[in-house]
Amino acid sequence: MSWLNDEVARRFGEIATLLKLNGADPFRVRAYERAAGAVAGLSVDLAELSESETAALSGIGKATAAKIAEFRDHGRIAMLEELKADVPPGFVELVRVPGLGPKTIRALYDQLGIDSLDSLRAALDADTIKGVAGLGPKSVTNMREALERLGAKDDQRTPLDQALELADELCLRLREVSGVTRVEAAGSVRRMRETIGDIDVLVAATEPTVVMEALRSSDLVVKVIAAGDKKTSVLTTRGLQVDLRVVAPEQFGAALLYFTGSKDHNVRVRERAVRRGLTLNEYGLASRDDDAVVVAAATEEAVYAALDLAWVPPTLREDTGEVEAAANGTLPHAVQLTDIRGDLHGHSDWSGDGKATLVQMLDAAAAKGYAYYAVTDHAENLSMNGLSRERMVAQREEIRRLQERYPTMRILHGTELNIGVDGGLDYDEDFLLGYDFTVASVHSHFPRPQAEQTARIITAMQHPAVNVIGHPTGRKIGRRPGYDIDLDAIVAAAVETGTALEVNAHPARLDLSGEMVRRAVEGGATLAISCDAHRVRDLDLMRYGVATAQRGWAQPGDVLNTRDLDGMLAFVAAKRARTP
Ligand code: DGT
Ligand code: CA
Ligand code: CA
Ligand code: ZN
Repeated sequence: MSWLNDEVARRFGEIATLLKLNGADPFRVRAYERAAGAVAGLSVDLAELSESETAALSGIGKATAAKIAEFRDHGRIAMLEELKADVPPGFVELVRVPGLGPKTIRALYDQLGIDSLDSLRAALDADTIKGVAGLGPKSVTNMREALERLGAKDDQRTPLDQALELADELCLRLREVSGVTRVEAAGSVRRMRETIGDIDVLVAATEPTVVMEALRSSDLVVKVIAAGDKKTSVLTTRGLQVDLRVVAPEQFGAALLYFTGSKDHNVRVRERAVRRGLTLNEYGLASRDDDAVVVAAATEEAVYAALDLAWVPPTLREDTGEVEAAANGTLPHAVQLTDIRGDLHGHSDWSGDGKATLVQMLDAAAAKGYAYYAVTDHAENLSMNGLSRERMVAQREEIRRLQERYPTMRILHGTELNIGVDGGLDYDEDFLLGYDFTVASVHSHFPRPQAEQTARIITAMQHPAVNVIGHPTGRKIGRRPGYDIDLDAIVAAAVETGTALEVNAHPARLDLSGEMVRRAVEGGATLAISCDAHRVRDLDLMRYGVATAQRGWAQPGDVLNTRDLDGMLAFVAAKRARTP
């Protein structure tokens, strides 16, 4: 990222912070926070954009664009200087601590003279903070955690779903251009990595210039970064860079293989080519002595086949043994979206955080052709959003009534239980066994020693009514690390107790991650790929969960919700039969 972008993003963050400390209109605060985020996510140098181009970026408006111009031309933003003059200088960094609001900052300053991160750290070390401004031991622990996490800043990558939506839209439009025979997103988007650096689009066409021009003139594009005859790079309204490459149709396969990557996968495949006296590049697999003698280039399958390799699904192309497996015929038959028969974790507006009614959620699930769907609203111990026993009983009745509207889809009445600090659960034994299906998740006490965190989850797994451990690490990509668990111990307990481990499909979670899925599958655990939907459109997130499972080499047999209704219910029944 450019120097100017860095400086502007930081200053916008400071403005937001200081406005907050002054009790300014939240709307104004939010505008600067958004602008800071937008600038931080840019892959182009602000110095190269005009003021109107800047204002066209999403997340940036006229006022913020004017401040960017002011900073570029004068090296300062007058508004920021005025705001700063009113508070101790260290306040700005204090507001960056997650969970530390302006009110607490004021109190810490007034009562302990804390005016910077350093003095906050010192006070935490000396343990003088407890009791100030109503801060209990828990808040103090959280504050320590947050300070640790501040150390690890996220990089400038875009979440997969945002990048993929844009890539899909671009591909759709480019397919309409005359002379275009094929369009695919390549790079990390095709491999479905968790986060995306830039979008790579590959087009097969006879007239490259027409395709390049179509992209450059698109309303999704704010700036052309580079325009050559083979490659055009643009910046889109959403701040993401797109690299477009146009190739001849007969070379499309070799180019797709090359630009899909990963780089390490390519290196591994190329080694194999070289050992056979061949060269492999984006134009094709050819004889080393005479590159006019092309062995394969039109399709990926042909290139792999000419090297005696099975076609490798893009989600597996990370050089973690897939080339060897493709040579030995031991690649997994990766689970596909079409294998999914139901969704086992979803919310409704019965709990406060759900945004759609039961009927809306069920209609949408049924429209996907699902054979079953578990309604798993939050259980009573979750403050704010948990459902009391009475409400749960009422919901169960409602679901029994609704069942006849969905003749092909079995509705399971479930809940998302809260795993207590010692592994205890909500409600009581009998009530829990009244559910058709349950997910149990950690929603509190994130900072615990590994042994305790692991033990508490294993204790929950031992309960006969617990069928899935939801988002097993609790991580939020780029925002917070997962809690500290001994994954291999949890996998072993999952196998032993007949409990599934969730692959939460939400792009902010993808939890378990691909690497963890791989260890879970190797350990013999059963997975449940679930959307954890809180609104209707969340049901479309399944593709991200499936991709994550693929990245962990999961096959349909490893995934509970690829089973038919009876097979899935048998998993539930087996656990109940096993535990007394
Ligand atoms: P990203 O954009 O950081 O999320 O990750 P990628 O994998 O999309 O990386 P990118 O956009 O730099 O390049 C796209 C693909 O092009 C990459 O996965 C493999 C291929 N590629 C790029 N540069 C090289 C290279 O120097 N050598 C090889 N073998 N392949 C390359
Ligand atoms: Ca890329
Ligand atoms: Ca690229
Ligand atoms: Zn949930």
